[in-house]
Amino acid sequence: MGCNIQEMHFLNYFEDKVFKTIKKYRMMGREEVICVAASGGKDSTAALYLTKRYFQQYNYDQKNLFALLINEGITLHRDDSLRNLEEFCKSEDINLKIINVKDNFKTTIDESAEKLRSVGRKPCMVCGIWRRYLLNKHARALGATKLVTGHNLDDESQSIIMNTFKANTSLAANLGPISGVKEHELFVRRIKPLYHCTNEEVELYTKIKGWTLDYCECVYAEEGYRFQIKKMLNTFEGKYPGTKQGIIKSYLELLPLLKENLSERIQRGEIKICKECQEPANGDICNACKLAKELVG
Ligand code: Q46
Ligand code: ZN
Repeated sequence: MGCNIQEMHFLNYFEDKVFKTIKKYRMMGREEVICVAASGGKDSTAALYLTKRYFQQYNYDQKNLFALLINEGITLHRDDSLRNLEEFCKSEDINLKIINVKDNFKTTIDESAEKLRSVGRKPCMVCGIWRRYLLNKHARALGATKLVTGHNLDDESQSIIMNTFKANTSLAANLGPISGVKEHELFVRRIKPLYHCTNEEVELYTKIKGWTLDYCECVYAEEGYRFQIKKMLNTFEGKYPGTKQGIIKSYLELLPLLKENLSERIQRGEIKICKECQEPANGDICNACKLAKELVG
């Protein structure tokens, strides 16, 4: 990787910002086992790479770091990114574990897309629920104490607005640089080292690094609710620069109150165990199992 002095400055600025974020929110400690949710895309690859660099810088045991990919069964999107990720993990000497949606829910996103559309559901909604579910379940089974995700400032500002528009206040408490309120035996807390990095910054970082990555959007992305929010926020940001930063800033000011509320709900025992899969649920059956039943019976 040969880069000029400006690029060198940018790489240092970016890495410094990510390391400061990890430290500021005490995202990871020496004895922890860290799982990185990887997809072969730019954000999760940057998060994976910088988590490894952080381990090296502070002499953490590299054996306590691994990557986990959930293969949703989206042929056009996943095949190249999977190959890229395998290569990347090999060159960085990082253990990679792959979990297939099909093995867990007897179908894939590709296979169920038509059926979903016919009942007015979007592939992204199901994909998001299944992916979150499998990441938590398998990261925990593999002994992880934290789960790194590649969410950047743009993703987070979209999620905040999505939850606000849909009045999902209980979900809102789980956003932020570190999810949840404290250790919980069923949940692996998610951490976001790229929390303060914009989408453009992550893209520039990965391009300077020269990694082979899939920069294309998933074929279903444009159907999702997030896509509309993303377009709207990009338009706003173009007209009123600082909009996304403003969303993050006001959300972070509210976050302690949201966490307090979440912690009361946990104490009241509102988190139950799914009767089908024994994973955490809001009711008797978790959303992941409900969707699988609907789609494959
Ligand atoms: S993979 Fe899944 Fe995304 Fe594709 S179907 Fe939607 S949620 S867009 S990040
Ligand atoms: Zn379940």
